[in-house]
Amino acid sequence: MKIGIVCYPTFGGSGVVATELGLGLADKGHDVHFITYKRPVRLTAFHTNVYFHEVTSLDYPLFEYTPYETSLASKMVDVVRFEKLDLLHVHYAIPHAAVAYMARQILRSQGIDIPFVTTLHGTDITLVGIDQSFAPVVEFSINQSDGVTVVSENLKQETLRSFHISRDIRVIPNFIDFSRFRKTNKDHFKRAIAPDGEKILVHISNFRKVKRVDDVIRIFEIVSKKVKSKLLMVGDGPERKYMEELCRSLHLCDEIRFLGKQEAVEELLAIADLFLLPSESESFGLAALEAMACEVPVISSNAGGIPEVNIDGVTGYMCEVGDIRGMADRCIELLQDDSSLAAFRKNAFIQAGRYDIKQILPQYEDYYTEILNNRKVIG
Ligand code: GMT
Repeated sequence: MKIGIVCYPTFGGSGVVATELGLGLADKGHDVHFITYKRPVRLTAFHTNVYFHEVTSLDYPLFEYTPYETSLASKMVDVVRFEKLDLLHVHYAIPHAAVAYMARQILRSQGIDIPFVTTLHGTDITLVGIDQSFAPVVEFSINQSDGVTVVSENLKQETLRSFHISRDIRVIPNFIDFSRFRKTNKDHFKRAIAPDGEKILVHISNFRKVKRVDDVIRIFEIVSKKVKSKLLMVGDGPERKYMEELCRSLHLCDEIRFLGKQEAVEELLAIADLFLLPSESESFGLAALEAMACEVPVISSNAGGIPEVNIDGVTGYMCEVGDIRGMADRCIELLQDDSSLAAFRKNAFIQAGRYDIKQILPQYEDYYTEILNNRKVIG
């Protein structure tokens, strides 16, 4: 198949999933064309059947806001025509689903019929999508998609609850590539971070409010009073500067390190004892899955789709959103009991196995085939 993938090229979860999916499909022999404004962060090496088409926007003094959607639609039309794509797969509804709809209509007017699949990732529904400034367009473009997938059962229910959806939605969960995410020996690195054998807690996110990063710091404040430990804060975003200020005011700067955006997160997870994810809302929690694949138990909130990934009392613990004390107590409990920690590590790895890319990727391939076949019947 010749597949066009549209996504955000940044460190956000949807861009990571889109890129890993594209690379996985290319490994299976499909031609994959990424169409976006910047090379996706995880698209680093050269692959023979992977292509990158950069969307450039025309700068003109009249435009207070550059009309990126118009440039993206034009690029999609151009790539579909020239590369003879079979299908477009857009990740994150805003604005990609609406732009795909426009591209499809333009192509139809030129006698080319190409279906598009929209994958909803989370905040495009739960946080941003439901805002009145986006909602009518989001609802329309979901209903107009030839196929719609969501990354968790919870997100499916949220979508059905928030919008009038007149079509099927398929749940295809996020996945993990075990050839990259697995526990490796990084003892030298662990000694550098925790020279006195401290336990290591890790949080990885885009430091947006929805992640409740301040809860991470407050949980650690309680934990560090009971267990000699260090906290690694990985990622960057609007909340980071406030979090650094919070650490200073709590006199925790020697115990907490802000590492910024990191490419090789698996190397950091290799030295971690626990992963913290106290999010307000989380459609899936890919970062937690990556941790679990590296045998790191997860202490999280029970928001959104997290319970589909983290099993309470088995692969980690879950508490209500905002229950800082509860999450801190669960951390202390596990960190003080080596045999439980070892069992949870093993369980986390086994649970991550349910999301092996080798099992999830064929679900996308089958779905594409289904969409293309339906189209032939209708046509
Ligand atoms: O806010 C983020 O975490 C980024 C966001 C995105 O769309 O880029 O992530 C969402 O998609 C990820 C991949 O499907 C999911 O694992 C995250 O749970 C989801 N984030 C939220 O729902 C807040």
